[in-house]
Amino acid sequence: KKANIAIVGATGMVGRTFLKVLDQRNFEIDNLYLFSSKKSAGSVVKFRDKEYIVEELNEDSFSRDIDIALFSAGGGVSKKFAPIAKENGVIVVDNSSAWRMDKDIPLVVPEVNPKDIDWNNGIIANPNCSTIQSVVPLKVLHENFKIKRVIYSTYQAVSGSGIGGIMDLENGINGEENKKYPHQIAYNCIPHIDDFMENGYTKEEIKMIEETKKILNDQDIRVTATTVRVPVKYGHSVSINIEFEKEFELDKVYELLKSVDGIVVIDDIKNNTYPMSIDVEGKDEVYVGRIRRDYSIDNGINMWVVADNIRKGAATNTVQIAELLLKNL
Ligand code: 11C
Repeated sequence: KKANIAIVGATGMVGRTFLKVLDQRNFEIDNLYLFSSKKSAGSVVKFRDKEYIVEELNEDSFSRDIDIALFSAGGGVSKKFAPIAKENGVIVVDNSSAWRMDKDIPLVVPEVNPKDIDWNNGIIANPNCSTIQSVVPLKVLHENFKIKRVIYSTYQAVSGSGIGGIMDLENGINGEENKKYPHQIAYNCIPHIDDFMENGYTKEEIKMIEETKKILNDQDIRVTATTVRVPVKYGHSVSINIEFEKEFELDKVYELLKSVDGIVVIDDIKNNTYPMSIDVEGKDEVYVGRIRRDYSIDNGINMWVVADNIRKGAATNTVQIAELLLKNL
């Protein structure tokens, strides 16, 4: 099957990665439409030997024959334009945070809850990057040992903030002032991602907490998080501490994680081998290592989970959702 695809935010970091991932995964496209803000409209983008001119997004953009639109142009654009696309019969897969916690909108990670796509009303939300890579290994463990509590501590790459984050890191190394972040990120860790809320948590922490429960479809799991920006360009790392209700064998944990399509277990401490952000750049899988029993509680483990935040954390997950939609077109 072939589809007519639109990309909103086509010149951004995730938008360009949509095109790369669509091509690499041999996604069958009939017509392709690329949209951006006024600023980037007119740019020429190459896709599979053809050149496309990026058009300015407007209220008539979706009056054409478009099956699926992949959005990654920020929450404001999604709030305004996803309903317009939907009214025109387009199915939107949205990478922003605009619709994620709306109870009428599915929030999907294909390895975890692909069936939730079935109850979409024209908009499907793609989760936050650090959430996506965390729930992929949590799902199989929850099914087998029932998760009581999760503690996330993240080490997030500057590309999560877009090009401005990368500039702050590169310029900071050269001794220049930070523009994007409230502090220097070069040679530093900043325990602050997205805005602070009244309760002292950041929005990024709340996203991880709430999205985890929605995707795993279990409001009883207790989740807490501390999210930290680190001087890494690509690849978020998450230390996950999990408490299970049931007893478990560590061997079984390895076996289950290895059995999941989309997870690569790298855990050979004798040879100093474990997942690291520099090794996952450009990869689509979620990498898990440092798997070990938490001896401070009855039934718990610690693990280290790494993924490319622009690929599995954003573009790849969105394209995987579009692939499932394509099957039902
Ligand atoms: C970061 N997680 O690393 C953010 C980027 O809600 O889609 C993605 C923000 C979002 O800064």
